[in-house]
Amino acid sequence: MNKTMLASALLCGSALAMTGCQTVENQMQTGNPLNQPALKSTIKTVDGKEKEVGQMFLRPVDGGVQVYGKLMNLQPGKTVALHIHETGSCADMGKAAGGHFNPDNKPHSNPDDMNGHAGDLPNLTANEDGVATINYVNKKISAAEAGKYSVNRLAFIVHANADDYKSQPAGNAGDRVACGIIEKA
Ligand SMILES: [Cu+2]
Ligand SMILES: [Zn+2]
Repeated sequence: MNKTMLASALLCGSALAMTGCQTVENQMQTGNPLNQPALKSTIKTVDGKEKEVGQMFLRPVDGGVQVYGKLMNLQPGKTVALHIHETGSCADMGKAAGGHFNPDNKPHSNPDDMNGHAGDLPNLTANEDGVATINYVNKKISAAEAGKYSVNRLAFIVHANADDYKSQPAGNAGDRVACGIIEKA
């Protein structure tokens, strides 16, 4: 039994929720058993206070990049947009991050639409504690250090409102409220 199988057996046999077990099994199937994110981002408010409000991680998996993490300090029940923007700067209240990451010059769309922006992601909805999580496989980006589809050194932007997945160029998601530079984990 190699280390990976042992880790899986331990987790699956523990009192952890079933999802924890399945996650480890999925990781084994994807050939990236160590659960090491390649990239990460600390999300901070852009109101000048730079208060940390979340963490995001990116990990290569079969057919794409798993984007996972959480946002905190949201209004309970609130749904907000999260995107990867094309420039790795959070200056000027997040405006310096530019538009959505769009290496193939596509329109803004639903994140599952292969004909949409590579930086489009699903909306997040806060629970009663104001915490929202994401766990999504983006098939249009790379977690490599560089390259046309790499999101290394780009930026996450959290908006004040939900993305409608159709308005151009950015889903009518409202003001930029938080931002994080994506960097090597
Ligand atoms: Cu955005
Ligand atoms: Zn977009």
